Amino acid sequence: MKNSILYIFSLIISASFFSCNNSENSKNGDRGALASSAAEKVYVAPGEHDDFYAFISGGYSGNLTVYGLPSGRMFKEIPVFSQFPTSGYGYSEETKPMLNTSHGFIPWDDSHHPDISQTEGKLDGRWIFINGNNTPRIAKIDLKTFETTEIIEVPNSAGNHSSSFVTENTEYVVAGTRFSVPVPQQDMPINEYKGKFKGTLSFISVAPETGRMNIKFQLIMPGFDYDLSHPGRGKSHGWFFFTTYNTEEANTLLEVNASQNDKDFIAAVNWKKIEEYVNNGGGKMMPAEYAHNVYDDHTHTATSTMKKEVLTVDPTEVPGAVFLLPTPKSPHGCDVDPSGEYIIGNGKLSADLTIHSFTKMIDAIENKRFDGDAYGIPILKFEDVLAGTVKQAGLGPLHTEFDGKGNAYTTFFISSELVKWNVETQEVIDRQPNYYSVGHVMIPGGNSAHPFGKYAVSMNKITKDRYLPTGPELEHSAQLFDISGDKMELLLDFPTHGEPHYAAGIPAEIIKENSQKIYKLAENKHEYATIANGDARVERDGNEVHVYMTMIRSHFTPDNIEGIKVGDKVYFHITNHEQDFDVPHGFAMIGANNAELLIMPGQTKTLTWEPKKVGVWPFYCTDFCSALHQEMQGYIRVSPK
Ligand code: CUK
Ligand code: CUA
Repeated sequence: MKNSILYIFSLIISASFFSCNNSENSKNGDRGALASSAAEKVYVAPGEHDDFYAFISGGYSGNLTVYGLPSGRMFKEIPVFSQFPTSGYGYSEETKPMLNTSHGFIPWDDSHHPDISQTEGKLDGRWIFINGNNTPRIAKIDLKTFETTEIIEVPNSAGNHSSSFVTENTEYVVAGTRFSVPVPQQDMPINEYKGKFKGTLSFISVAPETGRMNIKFQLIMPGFDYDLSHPGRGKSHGWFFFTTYNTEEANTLLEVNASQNDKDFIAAVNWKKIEEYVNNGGGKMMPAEYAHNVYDDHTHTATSTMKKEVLTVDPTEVPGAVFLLPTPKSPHGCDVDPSGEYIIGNGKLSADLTIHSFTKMIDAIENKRFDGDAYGIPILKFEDVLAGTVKQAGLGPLHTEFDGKGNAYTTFFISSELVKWNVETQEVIDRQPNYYSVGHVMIPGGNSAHPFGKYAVSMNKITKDRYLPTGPELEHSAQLFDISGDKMELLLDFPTHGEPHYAAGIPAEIIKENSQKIYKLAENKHEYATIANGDARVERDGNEVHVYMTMIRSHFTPDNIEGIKVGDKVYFHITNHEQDFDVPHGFAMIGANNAELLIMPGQTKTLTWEPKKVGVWPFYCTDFCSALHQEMQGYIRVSPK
């Protein structure tokens, strides 16, 4: 145990040595010439478009940001798990239900891993999924509208980290717990963790047409921490792989406890086998409360349903479904190469990378060469499944992506570098410093059978001197590399928002073709929509007042409202009658708690207002929509009770 502490210290010390070295190097050489060739490669002329979309996780912002590559320009922040003032997401009556959970309304989360839907191992650009880490949830964003359209809570999970990765036909989006917890939750001493706390791996089916999510089954696993996961593909399609740490099942993870075992595991799950088992009536229903929230594009309204039970599967009852592959040094990233043969465990306390072979794994399973089953699950022998090791590749490997040309790119947090190596020969080809302390790397399609190996984006944890100082907090820093040649070439630094963990990239044309420009007013099925202008009106029902309002350049109808009293609850149901691309209107009401709305053409949104003061109060449009934007305004008269 002492040794492991010393080991970590030595890693940290070498880390600072490495980074000093790196910054020195960058100051030498012909920077001017380098800069101008790099500038040309990232330059997107005014009016031109980028080649790729990059969807970058917002980390503790709870959202997802959209960038263009190679320019590094930010196009949009898509609100997912957090309220978002710019669009009113989570504030308007229509979108509040999206943030509903079994713990109540949760307006802020931590989002980690976006993954784009696939068909036959290719990115299809229909949806992007992302996990809410803190209050476990999986969200689906529709890439036609860039709106979050579904969020499903994951019960029996805590720290929903080994999520949200999709199988090669988007049969499932998978969510694994980071923390093991009592399942079902109950009051018990924390130090009785061992053997009693459980981890859950949830397979959430995605309906082929609608994309509707449903927890098909939940695998109840030993009490490890499940860190990351990746699907098998090609020959390993039908399997899913999860890295684990804390296989000691310790209830306190001070370093001495967590790193006792020299090896933890990659758990290999044959989900096809379990799917068959549950389709034949296997598994047990367990009471579990979790929210399922769906946003409808036609009603422009979200509804939240509370589910009551979940189907659980005990892996010991499905022989041949789950195996444990010993993997050194607390593996973090769990990455499968495009062919589906190699499963890479990035042992974060190690200098080496471990590569397992799917073929060898199957061979060992078929010949029943096991090393016991300490947790009731067969454990394979390390040497039996090992394809090879990338030796002394760097310090503190975290994540690996692939370029589709036989190369892998692994990030090293401690030595702060991106290392390119050949998947077959396991030889290091190139290494480039990262400024500073890289977490994930993303190659568009790099987590599919068909990567687009032109650019790699590393997402760095520490920014320091890379940008002008902005007080104690700096945005995180991403770095764009050209990976089309043998050597990686650093092209660009750009700031990212929140703390990006993973990202997903896709060629722009796949998304552009399907992008929806407007919501059709004629198809607006909102309960409180005002489709005909003449229907704009004010209706009272006790002390509730419903204002059916329309907006079009550049006025509101009605724009003078009287008869409101202190103590009333006023609902402004506002329909945007524009039918032109990119002409939203805003609505701001003085003194309203959720003070503003932003409404897209053809859409209806609702703001509530409970006036507390007598007077005549203005409202106005917040989005500069025409030369008469400043005239887009109105008054409400509030009389005493
Ligand atoms: S984690 Cu953040 S750097 Cu959530 Cu994928 Cu490894
Ligand atoms: Cu509508 Cu400004």
